[in-house]
Amino acid sequence: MTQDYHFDTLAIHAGQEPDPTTGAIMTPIYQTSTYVQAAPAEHKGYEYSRTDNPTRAALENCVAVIEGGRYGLAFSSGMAAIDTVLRLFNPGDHILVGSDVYGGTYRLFERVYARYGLRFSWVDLSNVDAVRAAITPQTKLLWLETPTNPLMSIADIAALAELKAQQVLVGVDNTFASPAIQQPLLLGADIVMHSSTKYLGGHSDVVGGVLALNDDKLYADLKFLQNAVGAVPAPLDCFLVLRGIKTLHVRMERHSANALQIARFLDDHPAVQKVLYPGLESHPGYEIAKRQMRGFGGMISFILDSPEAAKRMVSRTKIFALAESLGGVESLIEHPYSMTHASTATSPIAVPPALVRLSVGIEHVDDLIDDLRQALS
Ligand code: P1T
Repeated sequence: MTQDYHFDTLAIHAGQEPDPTTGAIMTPIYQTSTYVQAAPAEHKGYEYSRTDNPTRAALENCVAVIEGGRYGLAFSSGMAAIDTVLRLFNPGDHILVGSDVYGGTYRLFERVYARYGLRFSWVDLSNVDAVRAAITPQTKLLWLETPTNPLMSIADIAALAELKAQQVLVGVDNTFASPAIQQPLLLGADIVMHSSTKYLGGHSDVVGGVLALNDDKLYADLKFLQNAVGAVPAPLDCFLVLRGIKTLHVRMERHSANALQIARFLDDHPAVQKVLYPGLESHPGYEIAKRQMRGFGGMISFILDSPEAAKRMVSRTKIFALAESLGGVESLIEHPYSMTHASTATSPIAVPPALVRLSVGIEHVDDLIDDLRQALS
């Protein structure tokens, strides 16, 4: 299916044809490890499921198209996808990273890859000149999230993508936005990554990761690493993500609409010191977000008066479940400092201890606001 169709049509059909054997409209779960060959090295495009699997191929093609790219690659988790990107580099290479990222990303970079000789600098992405100044001859990659997890900062993808002129690859973790509202490849990024555990899957029932990209050589290198390293997803997990993507655009509309109303409610609430949501005009990234996103997504963070107030609140909600992760149809609440970002607690990129993070689901917004009101009372 070509990119000429609208996103909503592509989300449902891209990469998927009726099953050639039966006509099944849903891509089958090809639960097989291997494929019978007519003669040695004479096969129908599939030889072993670490290398390729038809259910995974459908997901990979779908992800490529909905991100506006040419190639997709699927992995067994978001971290496995990021890990595979980092294996492109060699000891001594330097990587610039936005100074606000998922705690697991920080942990992978500083506690795993630093041991193998990669060097990381943490930069404030809102200052493009400062990012440019931080580039050295060894810098190979700029890695960023926008909106960031959990501080909801916005980076100007098109402005940062100009760093490609200095031979730096630009990789965007698009997990918080999803391609329904932001497509970094179309803004000039080289690699887009998702934890498909989140909005792509959309139902809190699968762990996965994906990459989307355009460049032939980069794809060949990453495809080699995907097979050589082997952190590939199971066929059932690919099926679940494919199914989730079919409703992504509809879900994101409701996530975004609910979140905007909730952000405004929190902004007016006397117990809330500060709301971090790019859809509020007071957010420093509002204008950039309006330009590069279609809607502002379902994630909100806010700061209460004290860490105790934050911990108390997250234990008092009734609809918002206290849990890590995000992007499912059900609303979640968490305390990043002690949960998702505990691995950054003593680092320079630690998050505020009085911060609360919401993953706003697609329940009725009045019920969600009532729940937050009673938890804050
Ligand atoms: O959990 P996994 O599928 O491996 O994805 C890791 C990951 C990568 N990037 C971002 C922006 C993420 O938010 C995550 C996972 N995040 C959580 C589990 C969380 O609650 O923030």
